[in-house]
Amino acid sequence: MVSSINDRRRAVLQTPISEHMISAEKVAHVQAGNYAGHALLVLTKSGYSAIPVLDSSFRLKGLISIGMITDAILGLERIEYERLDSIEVDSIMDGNLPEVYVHDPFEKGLDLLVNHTFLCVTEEDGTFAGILTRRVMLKEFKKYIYTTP
Ligand code: 2BA
Repeated sequence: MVSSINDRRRAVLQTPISEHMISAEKVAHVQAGNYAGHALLVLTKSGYSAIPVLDSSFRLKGLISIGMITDAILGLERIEYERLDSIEVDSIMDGNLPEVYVHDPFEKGLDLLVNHTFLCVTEEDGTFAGILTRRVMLKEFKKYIYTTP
Protein backbone atom coordinates (compact mmCIF):
# COMPACT_ATOMS: atom_id res chain seq x y z
CA MET A 1 0.00 0.00 0.00
CA VAL A 2 2.73 2.46 1.02
CA SER A 3 4.62 1.74 -2.15
CA SER A 4 1.51 2.32 -4.31
CA ILE A 5 0.94 5.73 -2.64
CA ASN A 6 4.58 6.59 -3.26
CA ASP A 7 4.25 5.51 -6.89
CA ARG A 8 1.21 7.78 -7.37
CA ARG A 9 2.97 10.68 -5.69
CA ARG A 10 6.00 10.22 -7.92
CA ALA A 11 3.78 10.00 -11.00
CA VAL A 12 2.02 13.33 -10.21
CA LEU A 13 5.32 15.08 -9.50
CA GLN A 14 6.69 13.90 -12.85
CA THR A 15 3.78 15.09 -15.02
CA PRO A 16 4.78 17.98 -17.34
CA ILE A 17 3.96 21.51 -16.23
CA SER A 18 1.99 21.98 -19.48
CA GLU A 19 -0.72 19.71 -18.01
CA HIS A 20 -1.26 22.07 -15.07
CA MET A 21 -0.75 25.57 -16.44
CA ILE A 22 -3.28 28.24 -17.40
CA SER A 23 -2.78 28.56 -21.16
CA ALA A 24 -1.49 31.78 -22.73
CA GLU A 25 -4.78 32.88 -24.31
CA LYS A 26 -6.39 33.11 -20.85
CA VAL A 27 -3.54 35.13 -19.31
CA ALA A 28 -3.67 38.94 -19.13
CA HIS A 29 -0.40 40.44 -20.42
CA VAL A 30 1.20 43.61 -21.78
CA GLN A 31 3.81 44.20 -24.46
CA ALA A 32 7.34 45.35 -23.66
CA GLY A 33 6.96 48.62 -25.59
CA ASN A 34 3.66 49.59 -23.93
CA TYR A 35 3.68 52.62 -21.65
CA ALA A 36 3.36 52.18 -17.89
CA GLY A 37 -0.07 53.88 -18.02
CA HIS A 38 -1.42 51.14 -20.28
CA ALA A 39 0.03 48.42 -18.03
CA LEU A 40 -1.61 50.05 -15.01
CA LEU A 41 -4.92 49.99 -16.86
CA VAL A 42 -4.61 46.27 -17.72
CA LEU A 43 -3.52 45.39 -14.17
CA THR A 44 -6.39 47.36 -12.64
CA LYS A 45 -9.04 46.02 -15.02
CA SER A 46 -7.89 42.38 -14.80
CA GLY A 47 -7.62 42.54 -11.01
CA TYR A 48 -4.16 40.91 -10.92
CA SER A 49 -1.24 42.44 -9.03
CA ALA A 50 1.39 41.25 -11.54
CA ILE A 51 1.21 40.02 -15.15
CA PRO A 52 3.67 38.81 -17.84
CA VAL A 53 5.40 41.13 -20.32
CA LEU A 54 5.81 39.78 -23.89
CA ASP A 55 7.49 41.07 -27.05
CA SER A 56 5.72 41.42 -30.40
CA SER A 57 6.63 37.78 -31.25
CA PHE A 58 4.93 36.54 -28.06
CA ARG A 59 8.26 35.81 -26.36
CA LEU A 60 8.48 36.20 -22.59
CA LYS A 61 10.43 39.28 -21.47
CA GLY A 62 9.55 39.70 -17.79
CA LEU A 63 6.73 40.65 -15.47
CA ILE A 64 5.26 43.94 -14.35
CA SER A 65 3.43 44.72 -11.12
CA ILE A 66 1.47 47.65 -9.74
CA GLY A 67 4.28 48.14 -7.20
CA MET A 68 6.93 48.47 -9.94
CA ILE A 69 4.85 51.12 -11.71
CA THR A 70 4.20 53.11 -8.52
CA ASP A 71 7.87 52.97 -7.64
CA ALA A 72 8.85 54.25 -11.11
CA ILE A 73 6.63 57.36 -10.87
CA LEU A 74 7.41 58.19 -7.26
CA GLY A 75 8.95 61.68 -7.16
CA LEU A 76 10.59 63.34 -4.17
CA GLU A 77 7.40 65.02 -2.99
CA ARG A 78 4.56 63.42 -4.92
CA ILE A 79 3.54 60.65 -7.30
CA GLU A 80 4.24 62.00 -10.80
CA TYR A 81 1.27 60.55 -12.70
CA GLU A 82 2.19 62.46 -15.88
CA ARG A 83 5.19 60.10 -16.27
CA LEU A 84 2.87 57.13 -16.83
CA ASP A 85 2.73 57.94 -20.55
CA SER A 86 6.48 58.28 -21.10
CA ILE A 87 7.94 55.28 -19.24
CA GLU A 88 8.02 52.04 -21.25
CA VAL A 89 7.22 48.79 -19.47
CA ASP A 90 10.50 47.06 -20.36
CA SER A 91 12.51 49.77 -18.57
CA ILE A 92 10.86 49.04 -15.20
CA MET A 93 9.77 45.36 -15.40
CA ASP A 94 11.44 42.46 -13.59
CA GLY A 95 13.29 40.61 -16.35
CA ASN A 96 15.01 38.19 -14.01
CA LEU A 97 12.54 35.31 -14.00
CA PRO A 98 13.22 31.62 -13.33
CA GLU A 99 13.32 29.59 -16.55
CA VAL A 100 10.37 27.20 -16.64
CA TYR A 101 9.56 25.13 -19.72
CA VAL A 102 6.39 23.29 -20.75
CA HIS A 103 8.15 19.93 -20.50
CA ASP A 104 9.61 20.55 -17.02
CA PRO A 105 8.14 18.29 -14.32
CA PHE A 106 5.44 19.62 -11.98
CA GLU A 107 7.94 19.01 -9.15
CA LYS A 108 10.14 21.87 -10.44
CA GLY A 109 7.12 24.21 -10.37
CA LEU A 110 6.30 23.11 -6.86
CA ASP A 111 9.77 24.05 -5.60
CA LEU A 112 9.71 27.46 -7.30
CA LEU A 113 6.15 28.33 -6.18
CA VAL A 114 7.38 28.47 -2.58
CA ASN A 115 8.92 31.85 -3.41
CA HIS A 116 6.82 33.00 -6.41
CA THR A 117 3.05 33.49 -6.57
CA PHE A 118 3.10 32.36 -10.20
CA LEU A 119 5.56 31.11 -12.81
CA CYS A 120 5.75 32.08 -16.47
CA VAL A 121 6.08 28.98 -18.66
CA THR A 122 7.64 28.99 -22.14
CA GLU A 123 8.34 26.72 -25.07
CA GLU A 124 12.01 25.86 -25.64
CA ASP A 125 12.45 28.92 -27.93
CA GLY A 126 11.12 31.37 -25.31
CA THR A 127 7.59 31.64 -26.73
CA PHE A 128 5.16 32.30 -23.89
CA ALA A 129 2.95 29.24 -23.24
CA GLY A 130 1.10 30.09 -20.01
CA ILE A 131 1.45 30.40 -16.23
CA LEU A 132 1.55 27.98 -13.31
CA THR A 133 -0.11 29.55 -10.26
CA ARG A 134 -0.08 28.70 -6.55
CA ARG A 135 -3.85 28.30 -6.73
CA VAL A 136 -3.63 25.55 -9.36
CA MET A 137 -0.82 23.86 -7.46
CA LEU A 138 -2.80 23.87 -4.19
CA LYS A 139 -5.89 22.54 -5.96
CA GLU A 140 -3.81 19.64 -7.33
CA PHE A 141 -2.59 18.89 -3.84
CA LYS A 142 -6.09 18.99 -2.38
CA LYS A 143 -7.31 16.59 -5.06
CA TYR A 144 -4.38 14.30 -4.41
CA ILE A 145 -4.78 14.31 -0.62
CA TYR A 146 -8.53 13.60 -0.72
CA THR A 147 -8.38 10.90 -3.39
CA THR A 148 -5.44 8.97 -1.96
CA PRO A 149 -6.77 5.98 0.02
P1 2BA B 1 -2.47 38.10 -7.50
O1 2BA B 1 -3.03 38.99 -8.55
O2 2BA B 1 -1.78 38.78 -6.37
O3 2BA B 1 -3.65 37.21 -6.96
C1 2BA B 1 -3.53 36.45 -5.77
C2 2BA B 1 -4.66 35.46 -5.70
O4 2BA B 1 -5.91 36.17 -5.62
C3 2BA B 1 -4.76 34.61 -6.96
O5 2BA B 1 -3.89 33.51 -6.79
C4 2BA B 1 -6.24 34.23 -7.02
O6 2BA B 1 -6.49 33.17 -6.09
C5 2BA B 1 -6.89 35.49 -6.47
N1 2BA B 1 -7.25 36.42 -7.58
C6 2BA B 1 -6.70 37.63 -7.79
N2 2BA B 1 -7.26 38.23 -8.86
C7 2BA B 1 -8.18 37.37 -9.36
C8 2BA B 1 -9.10 37.41 -10.50
N3 2BA B 1 -9.19 38.50 -11.33
N4 2BA B 1 -9.89 36.33 -10.71
C9 2BA B 1 -9.81 35.25 -9.89
N5 2BA B 1 -8.96 35.17 -8.81
C10 2BA B 1 -8.17 36.21 -8.56
P2 2BA B 1 -3.43 32.63 -8.03
O7 2BA B 1 -4.60 32.22 -8.86
O8 2BA B 1 -2.56 31.56 -7.45
O9 2BA B 1 -2.54 33.59 -8.92
C11 2BA B 1 -1.23 33.97 -8.53
C12 2BA B 1 -0.78 35.13 -9.36
O10 2BA B 1 -0.73 34.76 -10.74
C13 2BA B 1 -1.73 36.33 -9.30
O11 2BA B 1 -1.41 37.07 -8.13
C14 2BA B 1 -1.42 37.03 -10.61
O12 2BA B 1 -0.25 37.85 -10.47
C15 2BA B 1 -1.07 35.89 -11.57
N6 2BA B 1 -2.24 35.48 -12.39
C16 2BA B 1 -3.12 34.50 -12.08
N7 2BA B 1 -4.03 34.33 -13.08
C17 2BA B 1 -3.70 35.21 -14.05
C18 2BA B 1 -4.25 35.54 -15.35
N8 2BA B 1 -5.33 34.90 -15.87
N9 2BA B 1 -3.65 36.54 -16.06
C19 2BA B 1 -2.56 37.18 -15.57
N10 2BA B 1 -1.99 36.92 -14.37
C20 2BA B 1 -2.55 35.96 -13.61
